[in-house]
Amino acid sequence: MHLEFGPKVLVMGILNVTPDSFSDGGCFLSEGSIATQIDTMLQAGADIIDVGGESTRPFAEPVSIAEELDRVLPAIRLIRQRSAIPISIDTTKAEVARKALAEGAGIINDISGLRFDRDMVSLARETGTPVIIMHMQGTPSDMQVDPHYDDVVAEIKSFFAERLAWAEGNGVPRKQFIVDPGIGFGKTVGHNLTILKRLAEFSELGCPVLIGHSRKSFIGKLLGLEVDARDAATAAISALCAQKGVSILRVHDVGMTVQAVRLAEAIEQSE
Ligand code: 7PJ
Repeated sequence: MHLEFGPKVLVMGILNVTPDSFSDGGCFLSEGSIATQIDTMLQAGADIIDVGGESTRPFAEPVSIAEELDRVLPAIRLIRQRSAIPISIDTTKAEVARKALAEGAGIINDISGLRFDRDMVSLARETGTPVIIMHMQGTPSDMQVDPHYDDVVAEIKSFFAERLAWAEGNGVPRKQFIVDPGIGFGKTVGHNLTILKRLAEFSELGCPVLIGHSRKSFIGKLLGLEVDARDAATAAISALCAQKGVSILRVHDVGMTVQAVRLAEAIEQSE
């Protein structure tokens, strides 16, 4: 899988095939409803579809490899029956990623930044697959207990610098990585806002930047909105991200973010 990062922001549509995800968990569990969601995202202009079978919401229950595979592989096959769109596999488990790649996924999205499963770095090396490494303070079970940073942006950047050097030492070059500051993963509302304000600083790492802000709770806390009413606010943040040089936006409502980023790009390219 080779991803082109040009002047256009890539929009990654979220396909959660979990019974307990915070916003759309349980909505897409029958084959028909998964297929409908895929078609909606394709028609709306998605560039990538991100398939995830393990909820990473705060305090979520862990899922076995077998259960996760039972969730994600049929979804990947349904995408492949319809389209050659790049597919990312949202997992921290190398075994799940390996089987997903065999079914046609072409990007690994590891919210642990290659920390939870030591086999992930070997898989990345053997396959040359692009890898999204996300920052998280703590683990999904404790990350929102009492997040603390002296300088949230500096600390996330030094986390990436360490991860990229470690990966290089394990035979995976920097150019294979996409970095993601991990909105909502061990962050307060204030931390999330600081990350979004100072997004341009992450580009200094020399890797494409991904942001996953869609429907997250900081939007709900700031605006007093329930999870199913956060798509307009999500699209507004998408436009800001596009202006600040983000390469990939991971969102639930693909259509609204496509509109937002195409406008941001048109403004940027005007005289
Ligand atoms: C993210 C993710 C994110 C990346 C989730 C949700 C929670 N992967 N997986 N970045 N969030 N790379 O769907 O909002 O922010 S799961």
